[in-house]
Amino acid sequence: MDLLSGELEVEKHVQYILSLEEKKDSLESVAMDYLRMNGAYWGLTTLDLLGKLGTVDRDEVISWVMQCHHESGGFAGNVGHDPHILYTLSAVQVLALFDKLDVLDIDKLSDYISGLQNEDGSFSGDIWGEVDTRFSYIAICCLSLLHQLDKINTEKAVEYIVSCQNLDGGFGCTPGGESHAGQIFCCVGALAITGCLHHINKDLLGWWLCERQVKDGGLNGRPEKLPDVCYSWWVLSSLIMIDRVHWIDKEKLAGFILDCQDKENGGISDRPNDAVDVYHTYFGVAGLSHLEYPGLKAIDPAYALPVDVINKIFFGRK
Ligand code: GRG
Ligand code: ZN
Repeated sequence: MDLLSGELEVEKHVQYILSLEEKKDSLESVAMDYLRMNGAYWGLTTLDLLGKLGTVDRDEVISWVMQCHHESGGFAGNVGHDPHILYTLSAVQVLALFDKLDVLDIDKLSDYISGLQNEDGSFSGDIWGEVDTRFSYIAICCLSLLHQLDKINTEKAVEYIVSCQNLDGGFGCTPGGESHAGQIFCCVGALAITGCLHHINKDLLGWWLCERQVKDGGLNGRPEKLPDVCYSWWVLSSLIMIDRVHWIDKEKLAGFILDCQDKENGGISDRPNDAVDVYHTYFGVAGLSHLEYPGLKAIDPAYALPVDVINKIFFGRK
């Protein structure tokens, strides 16, 4: 590891995440109110990777998650809001972290998700119909965690994802959409979960992905853009899934992430000296976990949950 960048400030980051809950009536939190479920997933998964999930009140979180449940079977971003597939995955992931998937009405939830699949195999995010490969990933990830993949037409879902593949080896949000590391993560993740990675030209995509590393060690999301800590997750996870992670300089990337820490008040930002947020704190810590930074739990690159949580779900053991 790059010693010049210092160490991961574990305690400071734990305090930063816990303090977000106390600040929930602040202006910035109110602005984020509608996507609180995503924030809960980012914060709680980070705490788990740091080995500190025990610091939160499990029953209180589970009860709040269930208050966000909607009669349609999906989950909202907060109590009283509309359901969306984005928040539904976060809710399932939070329950998985606490080994509490048994509180779910699995049939209702899988009917909600399968009801969002379109004729061409794509998925809409909610009843309003926006289509995006993000939603294909979410549907597949969510149903797989619940052992319900047979509720959708996976063949057509895969066919749609493959139709979003570009000549540069990457993927976009719809057919013909520009390759972007975030969408690539979603498409590679969905293909990994469904056992369909053979549709990918791994050398071509691996080349595009490793070219995302810039001089200071950070990764960007597409050519000519600035590096950003969140791509340590989107790009690195994709490289791991296609077995090409050795094509980037891991030490330099770890140094970049560590340089984005607020060493005084905790939290990680998108790039050095910017303001921290829970999203980049998650992606920084998850990225360091992929880089095998000492003391962090391993995270699954496709399901975006700690490996011990995934082992429990699929093999019944921790
Ligand atoms: C469970 C980890 C997990 C994810 C759920 C929501 C989702 C599935 C995936 C989102 C994938 C995605 C599209 C990520 C990219 C987000 C991002 C940083 C977008 C910024 O794009 P631009 O164009 O920024 O604003 P650049 O970096 O290109 O300048
Ligand atoms: Zn970012």
